[in-house]
Amino acid sequence: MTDDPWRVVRADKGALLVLPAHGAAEHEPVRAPLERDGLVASDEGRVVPAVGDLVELDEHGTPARLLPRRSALVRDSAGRTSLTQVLAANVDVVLVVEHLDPDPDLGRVERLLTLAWRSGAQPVVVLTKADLVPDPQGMAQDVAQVALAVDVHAVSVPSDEGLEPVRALLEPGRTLVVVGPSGAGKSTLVNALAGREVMATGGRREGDGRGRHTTTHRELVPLAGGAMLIDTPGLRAVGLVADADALEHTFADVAELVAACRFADCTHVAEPGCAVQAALADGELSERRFASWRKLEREAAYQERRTDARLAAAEKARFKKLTQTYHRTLRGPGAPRR
Ligand SMILES: Nc1nc2c(ncn2[C@@H]2O[C@H](COP(=O)(O)OP(=O)(O)OP(=O)(O)O)[C@@H](O)[C@H]2O)c(=O)[nH]1
Ligand SMILES: [Mg+2]
Ligand SMILES: [Zn+2]
Repeated sequence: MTDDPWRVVRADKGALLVLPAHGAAEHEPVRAPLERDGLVASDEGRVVPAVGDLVELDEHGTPARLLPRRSALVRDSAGRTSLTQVLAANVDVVLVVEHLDPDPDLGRVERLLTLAWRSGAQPVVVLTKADLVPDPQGMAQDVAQVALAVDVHAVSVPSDEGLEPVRALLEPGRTLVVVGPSGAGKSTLVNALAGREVMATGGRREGDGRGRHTTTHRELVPLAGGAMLIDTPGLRAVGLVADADALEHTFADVAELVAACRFADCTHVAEPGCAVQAALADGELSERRFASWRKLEREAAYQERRTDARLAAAEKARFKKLTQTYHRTLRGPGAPRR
């Protein structure tokens, strides 16, 4: 077995599916069984491997080492063992996929953009189902207003409209991941970009416009041109986001206003010299966007506190262990344990 790294195509409980990191498109995926705990050694200790990770295999074909991640799309996990769950690793571009029909949900776009900014990859918004609405470009402009410094493309897969700028992102060696709600057309987009049916696509439940969760696992698809695409199941809003730095990217306009408030600890409710309230009053900032920012900001603060609390607990446990070892050493090797 060579030391060349392998790319994780799919991460299941007991095993990974991997491809050679170089020349993946010409290779069949190989099954690499995981050790009992399902974890792989890394610079940060033993971690749960994710789609897009680069791993080295040992002589038995078992993933023995996980290479440092250059970016990671993470969501906050409610799990007790880790704070975050990695949805995709080593990605360059995050395609935030949202449908034009039913109407795009601007709050969701803002939330997914924050998730994307946090990953370290470049976000791009793709608005699907342009063929189902009369004015897709006008709608794209509305979405662009909330997607600062981000390209927004309206596309239609059936009529192959608007896909060229998205195809242009598929440079050799690049990895893109699609995220968005179920039924938005992520797998349909992946198939269109791959030029073949790699992922199953689903119908839409009549009436409510909500998806059916057709895709049930995250999967990396190597493209003939040398780019890689990761398809993901529809994301529910809960547990997504939030991180103060990423929020400053998504809401750069609000951040600028906040910086202009007279008081550094302004709560933007009724303080004199509040630039946020002034912008709301003259319509420069919409109530919707302000509320969206508020909500994500509160979540970010909550998650930060939770992280701090958990880190503090871990530190306390570590200290307890250290002092126990210390006392044991003091008592000497033959001393009975208490
Ligand atoms: N008219 C039209 N329909 C589309 C377009 N893109 C996707 N669809 C349809 O939307 C439905 C859902 O598409 P999927 O690609 O399965 O959606 P998904 O985002 O992968 O959904 P999950 O796997 O459940 O997360 C399917 O019936 C697609 O045919 C489009 O550009 N135009
Ligand atoms: Mg899908
Ligand atoms: Zn203020």
